[in-house]
Amino acid sequence: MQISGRIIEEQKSFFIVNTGCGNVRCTIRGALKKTKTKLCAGDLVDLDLINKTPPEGVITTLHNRTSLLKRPAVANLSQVFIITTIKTPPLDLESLDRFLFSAQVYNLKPVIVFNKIDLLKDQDLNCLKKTEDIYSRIGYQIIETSASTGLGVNNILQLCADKISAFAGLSGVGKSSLLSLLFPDKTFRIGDVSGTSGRGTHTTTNVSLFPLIQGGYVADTPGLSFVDIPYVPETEVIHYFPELVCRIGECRFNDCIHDGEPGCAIQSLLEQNQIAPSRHQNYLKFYKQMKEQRRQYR
Ligand SMILES: Nc1nc2c(ncn2[C@@H]2O[C@H](COP(=O)(O)OP(=O)(O)OP(=O)(O)O)[C@@H](O)[C@H]2O)c(=O)[nH]1
Ligand SMILES: [Mg+2]
Ligand SMILES: [Zn+2]
Repeated sequence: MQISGRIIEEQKSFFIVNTGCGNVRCTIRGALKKTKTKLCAGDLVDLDLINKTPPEGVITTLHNRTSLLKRPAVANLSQVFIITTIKTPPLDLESLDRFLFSAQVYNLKPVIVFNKIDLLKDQDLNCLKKTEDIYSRIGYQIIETSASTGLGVNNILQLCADKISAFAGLSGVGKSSLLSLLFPDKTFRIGDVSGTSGRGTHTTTNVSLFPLIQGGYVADTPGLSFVDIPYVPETEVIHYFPELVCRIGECRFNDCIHDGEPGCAIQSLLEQNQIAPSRHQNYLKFYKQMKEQRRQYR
């Protein structure tokens, strides 16, 4: 019997495929193996069901992918929740902008999540409001959550329906804590530093996808690291800063890089507080980083 399903896990020599008839342990048909395309979690496949109990099958066809993230390997991911905090750990706007940049380069829809709202008082709440203003004005979607009180968890669940989503964020922001609220019957290591640099630990582990009852999947990665922001030519960096890219063409010089040149439209918006200084600084930082990378390696 031919059925289709979603690869949710890669094991040593098998793939676990989530189908309308439950999870099926599959091998790959020889002809498909020869195509050199490595299957991974998130792939939509057709399979021949060769045994009912236990369910076993052979994957025959791979459907076209809408996206492919390589490290860790996940296909068809479309949304990433960027988990961040105002306190413990303290707000880190550069990291937030790095995550936003990476998500957009990979064509994933970013959702900014401010977690640990329960810890915030007076001044911190002002900081939260200011930060939310910066990012909501640009057009990013924002959710406030607390893994301690459950605030906002339903909002995350709603946004997850019928998509493959993943959580990203620095260590300690509460990714595992939030995942454990979405999937109460699974166990996650909480408060357990999964790698200080965010490197190394992620590269060897395979991603699993957890199916949601209302449809859709959430990828269990130890936190999409995005440690290195993906390379783009420096002139394209601005395309991933929506509030800056819409000003292209308004500067005096066509090749303005918006680093203090005379007649720079972005400079004047900065002076009128229309653009957040941190965003402009991070734009310049990424611009310079990409330029350096191009000179060194390309
Ligand atoms: N007060 C409060 N504490 C939280 C909240 N979310 C997580 N924590 C705590 O923050 C610490 C880190 O949480 P984790 O869920 O392990 O963080 P993580 O993002 O998975 O961290 P890594 O796995 O190292 O990347 C734990 O001690 C949690 O109990 C929250 O909303 N409020
Ligand atoms: Mg964790
Ligand atoms: Zn300019």
